[in-house]
Amino acid sequence: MFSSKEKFKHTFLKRLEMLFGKSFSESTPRDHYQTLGHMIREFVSNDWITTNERYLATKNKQVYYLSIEYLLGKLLRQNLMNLGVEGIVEEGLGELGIELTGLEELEPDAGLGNGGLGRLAACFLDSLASLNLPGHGHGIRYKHGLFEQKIVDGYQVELPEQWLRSGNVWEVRKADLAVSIPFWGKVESRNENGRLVFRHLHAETVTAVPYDVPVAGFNTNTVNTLRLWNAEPAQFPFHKDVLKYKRETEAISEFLYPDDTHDEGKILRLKQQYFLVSACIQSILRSYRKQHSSLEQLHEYVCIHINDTHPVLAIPELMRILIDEEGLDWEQAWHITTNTISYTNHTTLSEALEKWPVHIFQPLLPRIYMIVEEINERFCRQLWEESPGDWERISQLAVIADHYVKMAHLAIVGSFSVNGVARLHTEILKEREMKPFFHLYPDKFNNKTNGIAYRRWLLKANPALSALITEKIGSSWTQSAHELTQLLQYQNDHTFLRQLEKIKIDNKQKLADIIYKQNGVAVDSMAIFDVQVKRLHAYKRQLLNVLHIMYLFNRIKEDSSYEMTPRVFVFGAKASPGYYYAKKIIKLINTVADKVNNDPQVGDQLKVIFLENYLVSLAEKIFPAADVSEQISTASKEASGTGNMKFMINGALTLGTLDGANVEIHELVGDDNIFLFGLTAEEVLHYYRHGGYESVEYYHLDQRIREVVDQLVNGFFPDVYNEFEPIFDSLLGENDQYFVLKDFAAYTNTQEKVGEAFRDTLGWQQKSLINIAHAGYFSSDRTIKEYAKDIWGIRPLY
Ligand code: B1N
Repeated sequence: MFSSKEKFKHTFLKRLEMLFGKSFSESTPRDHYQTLGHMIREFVSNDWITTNERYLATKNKQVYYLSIEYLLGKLLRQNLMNLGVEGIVEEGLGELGIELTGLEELEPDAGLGNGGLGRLAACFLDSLASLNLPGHGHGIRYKHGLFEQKIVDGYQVELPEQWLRSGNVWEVRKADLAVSIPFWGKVESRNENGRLVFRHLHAETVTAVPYDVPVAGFNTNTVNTLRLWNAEPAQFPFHKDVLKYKRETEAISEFLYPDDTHDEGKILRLKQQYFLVSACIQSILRSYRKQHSSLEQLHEYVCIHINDTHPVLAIPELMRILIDEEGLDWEQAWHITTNTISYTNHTTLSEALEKWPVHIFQPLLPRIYMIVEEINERFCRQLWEESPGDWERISQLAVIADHYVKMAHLAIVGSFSVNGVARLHTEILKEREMKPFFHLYPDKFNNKTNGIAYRRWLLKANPALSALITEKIGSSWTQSAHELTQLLQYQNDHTFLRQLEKIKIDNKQKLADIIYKQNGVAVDSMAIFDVQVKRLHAYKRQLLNVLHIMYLFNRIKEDSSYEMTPRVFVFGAKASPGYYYAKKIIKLINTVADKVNNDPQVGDQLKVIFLENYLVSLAEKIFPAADVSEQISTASKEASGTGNMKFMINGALTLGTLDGANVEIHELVGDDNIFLFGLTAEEVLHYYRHGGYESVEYYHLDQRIREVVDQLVNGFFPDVYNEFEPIFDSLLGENDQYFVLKDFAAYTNTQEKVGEAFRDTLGWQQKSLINIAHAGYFSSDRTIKEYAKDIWGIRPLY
């Protein structure tokens, strides 16, 4: 049906009639979107079935990626592109008077994630399929994804997200593959022929129904599966209060928890975690049993990867099945489990390290808790045998301590691989945060620097730049990102650099149009577009960016001879609804924006834009339009960052600290093509350990700092007199935990250099080109190849 334009049009019209029972002239754009979606799904179904049959037949090792989040964004254009039918569809629709871009607008973002961690999972799925690797995702089919953000009077307001309102064309419900998940109840143990046997009684069971989404690789026949689980009441709930039971059951897959590295510890979250893990392990074992008579070799054919600790209950759940259902003994089960599970750590922030109070955990998951206790006891015994009497070490490393289950400890003890997400992050894990574990298990620890699905973030998001690249170096870069280094041969080609510049300005104009439409502010596409888009968190230091803007404003107002390179500061950020401080920062950005944008003296020199509801589809419009990529976290705090890579591949220059993957960006592009400033991770960690930083000193010593910090509370923003006191206090009263004032001068100086460098337009484009050329390293294809080879032991299957 996609082999020619004519065939496509014919099938499209027929299918439209069949699906909606109306003629083309009566049909709506939504009907067109649905029709096209159905056609694509039908088109992939052949390859989908073949891929699954191949996996079944070959008995090769497979990986299952377990993640509580998948930030997929829109799938229509991505699917058309990967299947190689984008051109035919776009032209065919065009002849029917339908614009493909119009249909894309109708597709809601699948926003089943908070930020980098969820987007990484989505990028990994794309790479697995594109590399013909047998790898599938398992997640939760949240009815409401990440909340929709509205800005009202400068404040963030959250609305429930509604991506399923008109159904989801990409999914297939597989009711026949539903499984039961038990919660609550009691565990009974009996002695049967000299062996303890456990039974979970009086449990409240929930049905998990899978919805499968095909994941088609780029330019290949491999179609993998993302299986999203929906929570539903069991068919015959023998229950007193059926309505209450129904409500509580459905609540499990109702909402995505809106926290990102800022944990909440609610019982529903633990329920979600076990729900996902239990459903997915049951489903993995069901298909495994089709090929194998026992589970004893499971680890040779299956790898289960847990994306952070959220799915860590996979460890005790697998133990439970091996022991209680398969009848294996503890040692055998432990051998299989610890050779099947691998784990990625995504953060060292203490507030994000999950721990669950025993009084919540034990009653909800009684059998799982028993197994965790046993894991803990055996582990503590091992520690004792290694250094008898060292109670401090035991209580530091234990899986259960002070009435909490520590999920990261469980993950490390129960897996065969522990990886960080950028080189610096892995070093910090090994040498500081997880040091005692690293000494216990040196071979488990390894690094896998994050990557991005560059076909989405460059090929799809920036078609003009992609076309120019292909014109110069051919199209093989779309399969192997490393080829982008060929662009280096044009770094002194002025015509090429001018072409790059023109594309950037066009992209900036498109973003300027969006800004005008959404915020009513006109911005000049010749100004520097300086962008910070990411979740709002104190450690990411959006505050440093705003304070610098306030300083620029003051400077313009105080010194009429001051001339700066015109700059548009763009922000996009959601704050976790319960994160009071982060919400204050949003209000501050919007308050500063109001003041700056309406000041006639400032004019076009300075504009500040807060784009509401930052999400994947908006991100795709922002990255191609950025000149400067703000990556200014307090060094040591950002595990990797992946936005930094998306900016880089679209030619933005990084302005950043030596944190996360910025360190590796710096190594690739060299000193001249990045703007670095501020404390290093080593210095920050030294201050945390030994003290020696007094933020008040910086306040007193630097007049620029004093002025902007005072302005937070001295009536400079007249309508919001007390609003920013908590920010003022965080900087002075609480000694500025994130070193905003300490790094202020360095940031300001570096920003000045950015302004100067931008005036040399060719010089700037050359730097931009060097960034694009080296960004191939950050393809998630590279990352996934490393996982496949070093951790999972899987290979491509055609
Ligand atoms: O994971 C990304 C990294 O690039 C970022 O640096 C890192 O901050 C991010 C609890 C998290 N770490 N931890 C989370 C998300 C949700 C949640 O409920 C923690 N996200 C990250 C990809 O490696």
